[in-house]
Amino acid sequence: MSAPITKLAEQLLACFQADEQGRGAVRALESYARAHEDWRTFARFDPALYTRNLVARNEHFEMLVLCWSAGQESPIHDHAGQHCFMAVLEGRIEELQYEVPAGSDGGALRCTGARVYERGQVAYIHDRIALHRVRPHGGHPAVSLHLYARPIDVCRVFDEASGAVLSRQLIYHSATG
Ligand code: 2CO
Ligand code: FE2
Repeated sequence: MSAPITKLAEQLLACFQADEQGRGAVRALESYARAHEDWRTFARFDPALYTRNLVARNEHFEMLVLCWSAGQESPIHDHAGQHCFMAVLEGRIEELQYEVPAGSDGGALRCTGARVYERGQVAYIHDRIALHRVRPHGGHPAVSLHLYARPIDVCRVFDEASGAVLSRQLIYHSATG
C-alpha cells in the first residue's frame, strides 16, 4: 500500500490535470497535514539554513518538505508567477507579506500583513497577492509542506530596506526521502 504522502501526490496530480488552478489542492493538503506523519521521512534540519526537501515533481507541480530551525527565516521573495500553497506539518509558521510601494523607484518595502498558521492550516500566495517572508513562530522549529504549481527553480529575493532585487536559484537539500 502506498504511503499517505505518495497518495497525496497522486491526488494533487489528478487535481492539476483536471484544473490548472488546482482547486481541491487546499482541501487535500489540509486533510493530509491533519492526519499524517510519514512526511518525517523527508525532514532534515540544517543549523545553517532552512532546508528544502523534494517529495514529488512533475510538469504540473512540485511538492517539498521545508524544515525551519528556530531563528531561521526565508528572505523576502516572490514565486515566479506560480501558485504557492503552504501547509503546516509541525510547529507554527509566521508569514509576513510585503509590497513594493506604488510608483517607487527603489526604497524600502512595505509590510502589509502578518499571520501565524497552525498545524493543518494552509496558506496561499501568488505574485499578484504579495511578496512574503516565512519563518517558524514562537521560538520553536517548524516543518511545512509546500506545493508550487508549476515547479519553481528560480525566484527573486528582495532587500527589505533598499528594495534591491536579486535572482536566486532554488536548490534541494535532499531529493530522495
Ligand atoms: N518559497 C520559499 C521556498 O520555496 C519558501 S516560503 O513559502 O512559500 O524556499
Ligand atoms: Fe515562499
